Amino acid sequence: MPKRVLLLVMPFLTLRRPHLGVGLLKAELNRKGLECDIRYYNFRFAGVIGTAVYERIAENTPTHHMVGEFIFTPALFDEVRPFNDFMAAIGSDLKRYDGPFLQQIERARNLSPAFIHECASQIDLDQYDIVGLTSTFQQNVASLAMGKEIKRRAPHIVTAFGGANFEGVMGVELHRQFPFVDVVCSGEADDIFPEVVRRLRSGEPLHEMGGVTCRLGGETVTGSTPQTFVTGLNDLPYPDHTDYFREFTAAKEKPAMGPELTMETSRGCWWGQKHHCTFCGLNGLSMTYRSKSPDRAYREIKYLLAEYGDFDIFNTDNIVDLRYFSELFPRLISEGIKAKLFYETKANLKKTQLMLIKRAGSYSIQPGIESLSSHVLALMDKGIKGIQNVQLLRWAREMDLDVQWTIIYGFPGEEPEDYQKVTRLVGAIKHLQPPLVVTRFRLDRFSPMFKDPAKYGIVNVRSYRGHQICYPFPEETLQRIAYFLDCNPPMTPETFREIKNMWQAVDTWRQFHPKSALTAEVTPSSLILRDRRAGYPMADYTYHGLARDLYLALDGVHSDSFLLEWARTKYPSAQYTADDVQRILNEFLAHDLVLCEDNLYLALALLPLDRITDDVPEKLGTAAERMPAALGT
Ligand code: B12
Ligand code: SF4
Repeated sequence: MPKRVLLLVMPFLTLRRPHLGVGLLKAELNRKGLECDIRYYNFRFAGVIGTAVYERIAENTPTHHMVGEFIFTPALFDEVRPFNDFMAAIGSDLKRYDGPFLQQIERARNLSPAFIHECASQIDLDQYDIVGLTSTFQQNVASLAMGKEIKRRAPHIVTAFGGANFEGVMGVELHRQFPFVDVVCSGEADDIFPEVVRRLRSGEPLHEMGGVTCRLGGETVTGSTPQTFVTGLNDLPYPDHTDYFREFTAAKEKPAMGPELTMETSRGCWWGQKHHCTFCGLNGLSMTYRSKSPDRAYREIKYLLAEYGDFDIFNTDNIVDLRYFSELFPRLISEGIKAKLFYETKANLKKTQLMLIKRAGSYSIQPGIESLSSHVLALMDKGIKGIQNVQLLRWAREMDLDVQWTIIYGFPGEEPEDYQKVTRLVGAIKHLQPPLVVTRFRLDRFSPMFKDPAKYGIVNVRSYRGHQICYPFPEETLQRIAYFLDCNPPMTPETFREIKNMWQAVDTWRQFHPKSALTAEVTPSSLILRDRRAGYPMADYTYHGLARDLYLALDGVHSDSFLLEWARTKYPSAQYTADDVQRILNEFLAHDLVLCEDNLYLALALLPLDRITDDVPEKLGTAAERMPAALGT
C-alpha cells in the first residue's frame, strides 16, 4: 500500500472558513498522483472547550497577547509558566478578559496536553509517511506539540512544517530549536512541497532545494538556491475544501459565522512593488504581484459555489486586480451570480468600481484604510490622502457596504497637529462607519520598518511579553521566531496626548454613529441637506443653482480650480470667478457640509445613488495638475 500524506490544521485557526494553503497543497498533491488527507483538529478542540470560547480566542483576542499559543504550552514543553504569568504579561489589557473567560482559557490550557495525545492516538500512523503541519496566526505551539507527539509515537514519519509562522528565518530557527521538526518549507509551497514528498520517497536529498530547511549530519541546513514563487496562478488547482466541509457539517456546535469559501485571485501587491507601505509585512518574501486571469477567476468562483454550496466567498488577496472591474465583476453580475465576495482593495477606487463590487454581491470590504491624516498616510507611504479615505467611507455608506478598517498610529514623524485634525474631522463624520480598532503599529517581519528600524527612529526593539511567556528561549531566539516585535517608536508626549484625544473622539463616534445622519434630497432644481449628526444643530439647508450643482459635483474629491473650470464649462455665459466658487464652498464649510483638505473638497452628505454624477467628468481637459497624482486610481 503506498503511503499517504497527512496535513493537519491545529487550533487556533478560525472555524469560519477552510484553510486555503492546505486545500491547495492537497489538490496539487492529488494532481500529481500523491494521496493526501487533511484533518481539521481545530473543530475538535472547539468541541472540547466550546465553540464560542474557541472563536473568541481565535478571532477576538489581541494577536500579541498570544492566548491561543499560551494555551498549548503545557502540551509542548515539560516546564511552563504558571497561568498567572499570562495575566501579568497582558497588564492593563486584562480588562478585556472577564473572569469567566479567563477561567475558560485556564481550563483550555489544562486540557491541551490530553487533547494532543487524543488527536495523535486517533491517527492511523501506519498509513502515513509524511505529516505536514500548517502554522499561521496562533497555530504555532499546538502544531509543534502535535509534531512532537507524532514523532514520539512514530519516529519513521517525516514531519514537515509550513505557513506564515515558518517563513524565512523564523522557520530556520524553529527547525534549529525543535529536533522533531524534520523539514520546513518557507513561503509558497505549491511547487516545493510535492517535490519534497517525491524526493523523500525516492531517497533524494532536500538540502539544496531553495526555501527548504532540513537536517544534514544533525545540523540545520537551508537550501542555498533562491526560493522560487509561483508565477502562473492560472496553473494552480482549485482548492480542495472537502475535509473542511465534512468537519463543519459534523460539528455539533457551529460557529456563529461561516462557513465561507476561501479562495485567492492574486498574490503579492502591485502597490507594494512600487511603494512598500512602511508597516506592511503582508507579503512576506513574495511581494511580486501575480493574478489569475478574469476568466480563470470566474471559473473558479463558479466551481466553488457549485461544489460546496452558495456560501460567501472570502478572497485572501491583498489587493484587487484592476482588470476584474471590467472583465470579472460585470460578468458575474450579468450572469446573476451573487458571489458575496470579500476583498481587500486599495481605497482609491472609483465610485463606479465600488458599485461593481457591491453589485457582484459583496457586502463587506477591507479597503486598506489605516488613517484619516494625509501626513500620517504619507509617512506610511500609502499613496493616498485622508480625504480620499473619507470619500470611500461615504460612498460605502451610500451603498450600504460594510467597511473593515482601522486607525494605526505611532509612525515616526507624526505631529500633534496630525491628530488634532483627525479629531476635528471625526466630529463631522459621525454618520460614516467608524474604525474597528485604533491601535499602535506593530513591527511586523518583512516590513520596511522591521527591516531597518533605525532609519525610522525606532528603538528598543524587543520581543512581546506574549512570546516571552510562551517560549523558554533567550531574547535573541525569540526575535528570530517572532513574526512581530515590540518597540518604542519616537512618539513625543504631545503627539501621544493628541492621539488619546483622537481615541476619545473615536469612542464618541462609535457611540453616536447609529443616531447620526447627513443626507441629501435632490430635485431637478434644488438640493436639501438634512443634518442630523450628533453634535450639530438639527438643520435643513436648501441650495439652488450653482451651489446645488457644486455640491453634487463634490460627490468625489475635487480641487477648487477644477470646480471653477467645471462651473465655467457648465455655465459658459455666467463667467463665474474663483471668488464665486469660494464663497459657496465657504458656506458649505461653515456648517461642515463638505470636507476641505488643502485645496481639495468633498461632500459629506450621503447622496442618492441614482445620482452618480455622470455629468461631472473625473478630469477636465488635459491639464494633469488639476488632480494631484495621488488621486489617480
Ligand atoms: C487573508 C488573510 C487574512 C484574513 C484571514 C485569513 C484566513 N485564512 O482566515 C484576515 C483578513 C481575517 C486576516 C486577519 C489577520 N491577519 Co492575515 N493574512 C491574510 C493573507 C493576506 C493571506 C493568507 C492566505 O490565505 N494566503 C494564501 C495561502 C495560499 O497561503 P498560505 O496559507 O500561507 O499557504 C501557503 C504557504 O504558507 C505554504 N504552507 C501553508 N501551510 C503549509 C503546510 C505545510 C506542511 C507546508 C509544507 C507548506 C505550507 O504553502 C501554501 C501554498 O503556497 C496573509 C498574507 C499572505 N500573503 O499570505 C496575511 C497573514 C496571514 N495575516 C497576518 C496577520 C498578522 C493578521 C492579523 C493579526 C492582522 C491584524 N489584525 O493585525 C489578523 C489576525 C487574524 C486572526 N484570526 O488571528 C500575518 C500572519 C503572521 C503569522 N505569522 O501568523 C500574515 C502572513 C500577513 C502579515 N505578514 O502580516 N488575515
Ligand atoms: S499595506 Fe496593502 S497596499 Fe500597502 S504594501 Fe501592504 S498589501 Fe500593498
